[in-house]
Amino acid sequence: MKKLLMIGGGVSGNAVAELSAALDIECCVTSDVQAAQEDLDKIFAGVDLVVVSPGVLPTSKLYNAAVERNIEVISELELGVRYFPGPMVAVTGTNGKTTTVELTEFILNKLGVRAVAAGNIGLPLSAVSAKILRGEIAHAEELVAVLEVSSFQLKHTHQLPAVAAVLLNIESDHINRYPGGISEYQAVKERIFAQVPPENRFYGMSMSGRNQCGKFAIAANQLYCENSVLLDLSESALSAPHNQENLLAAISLCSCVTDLSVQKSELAAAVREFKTGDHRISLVAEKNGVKYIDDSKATNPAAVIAAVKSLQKQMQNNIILIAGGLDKDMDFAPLAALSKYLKKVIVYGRCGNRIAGVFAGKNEVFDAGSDFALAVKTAHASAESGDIVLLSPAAASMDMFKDYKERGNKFAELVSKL
Ligand code: UMA
Repeated sequence: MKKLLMIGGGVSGNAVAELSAALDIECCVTSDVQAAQEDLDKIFAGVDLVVVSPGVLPTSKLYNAAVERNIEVISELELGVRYFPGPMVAVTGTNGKTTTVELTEFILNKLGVRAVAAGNIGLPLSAVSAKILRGEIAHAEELVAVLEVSSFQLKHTHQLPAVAAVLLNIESDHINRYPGGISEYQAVKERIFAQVPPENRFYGMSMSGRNQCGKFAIAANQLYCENSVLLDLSESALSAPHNQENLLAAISLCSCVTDLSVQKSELAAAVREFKTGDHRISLVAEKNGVKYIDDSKATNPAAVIAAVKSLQKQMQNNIILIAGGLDKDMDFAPLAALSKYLKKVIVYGRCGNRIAGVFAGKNEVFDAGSDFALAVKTAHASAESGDIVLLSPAAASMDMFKDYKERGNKFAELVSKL
């Protein structure tokens, strides 16, 4: 390879520049905004590999110019994979990826197997590979990469020889990126298995119905090993059904790297100790008997359904739902199934009116427009002791916030001022 062109100057672009420097390869980082049409021949002169950031659209001028010129195009992830010497396990799916990746990394490290979480989680694998090339990671061939892989990354990934992989679930999300709809989205996700040995390809509980992996099984809120209870999951942060799915997935991946059954008490201790990340059904305050819960990570309808079901234990309609944000052409109709649990629905942001349409005639609905503070204030005014105010948006945040973290932090700040 002589010269590499990197499309996109975000987190992925910086990591590719870092890896190129470690490899001593010429790298030009640019974006569709920076590159003028008339400069294309100059930009592509001498380029023999193009790397795309996950967010690069199929309509991207630079991407299409690379295809026209017959230059090899790969993802940032694939570049990282090419220079990563250790074993890899990979996780994809619409929901639960980050928790599964964090849990897998946590369990492996607790069991004495060095592991690093990378990929869509925020640390590009190319940045890890760059560190290895610079000699900053000892015995890198023993380091396990636990990869969170998005559909955007998979689209341009042709080589991902992971030891094991899991596809957790497929729900309506990112449909604006796939002209072929959800079946095209699923086909892209299935690419994760292309180079994985068939016996190490796993589907999530909700897709496969399986609740067992080797000697381990999950049933009735208990984790079993060889038919004896290893852990009551209500003692852990993973008791909600969607988190049990994530736990079985993590156990499946870990089992392909190390023999968990010889360290089962250490496994139970790790699961008990594990904490899920912020903005995932996280209690931010309790005021006058009202619980305020931040689930800003819920960026599609399926995630909202999982949240409401995990909170709704007594079949009461005591949840005030705040939802809305940036649309990804998702199907919001499944949210209607939550109607009986909701006391009120407060919508805001660009797709607020589409979500409002699902609940119209079934629940009291208030549209706060683009005023997020008004949404929180209205929820507060409608709540009484015993109620739950739940921010679980069902949509992306970027119409009004930098990301889901900023949205969740803003919610917590507004709640603290109530
Ligand atoms: N750009 C173009 N042409 C385009 C689109 C973008 O040139 O058509 C350029 C922009 O001008 C900018 C750059 O691309 O310079 C931005 O690239 P990016 O959007 O891929 O962002 P990164 O900062 O590289 O972050 C990406 C992931 N972002 C997306 O997939 C949108 C991050 O996931 C990921 O953590 C990071 O790589 C490291 O792997 C974020 C995400 O929202 C968290 N992911 C989606 C999700 O989880 O639902 C898939």
